[in-house]
Amino acid sequence: MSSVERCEYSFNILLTGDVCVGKTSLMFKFVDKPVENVELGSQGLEMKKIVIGDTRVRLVIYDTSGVPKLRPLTRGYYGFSVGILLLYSIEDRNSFHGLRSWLEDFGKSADPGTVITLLGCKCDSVSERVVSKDDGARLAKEYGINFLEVSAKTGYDVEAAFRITAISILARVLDGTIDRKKVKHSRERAVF
Ligand SMILES: Nc1nc2c(ncn2[C@@H]2O[C@H](COP(=O)(O)OP(=O)(O)O)[C@@H](O)[C@H]2O)c(=O)[nH]1
Ligand SMILES: [Mg+2]
Repeated sequence: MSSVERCEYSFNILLTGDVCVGKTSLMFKFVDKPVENVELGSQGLEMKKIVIGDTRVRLVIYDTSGVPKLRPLTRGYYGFSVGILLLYSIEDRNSFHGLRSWLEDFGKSADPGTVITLLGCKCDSVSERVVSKDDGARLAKEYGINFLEVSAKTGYDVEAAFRITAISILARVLDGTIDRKKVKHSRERAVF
């Protein structure tokens, strides 16, 4: 896609989950930045354009730290996000057990139309696995949300995680569940 081609939509996507589950690494991998030197506790923003069918979409990805003290601040981002990626590490049972509390937070503060995708991260770490894929899938089914296992290290399903979320968002925009005003691209031409 040429850098001046117009995007029809802009989707704000929030990365959430406990510290150290792999949020920044996932975002860096998706935008082709080196994942080796990610800073723990960092927050940041990246953008990437994707094409769904013949629809051009700009993804604006907000990375959060996951630090408990800063969680009230993260809640402020729920309202303007149309997609939330909720991450846990398959190596860290506590990060899995903490998911219900994140999901309850979304229930209270996010718009009901917001697309939520659950991601079991670090799935390359076969010998360190303590959370089964079935456990992740069961929780996602209970809440009616998307689910994938991903690896920022190998790149496994990183692209798919963002695409599936974006496809679900677009479907909700088209059927009116998500207000078009929330995803309208504000400029005539994208400049990045
Ligand atoms: N094996 C493996 N390690 C990962 C993966 N993603 C992140 N890590 C490591 O997990 C740690 C935390 O990653 P980071 O992206 O900073 O997590 P964040 O705090 O959630 O943003 C770092 O040491 C990363 O190198 C992955 O896919 N596989
Ligand atoms: Mg981080």
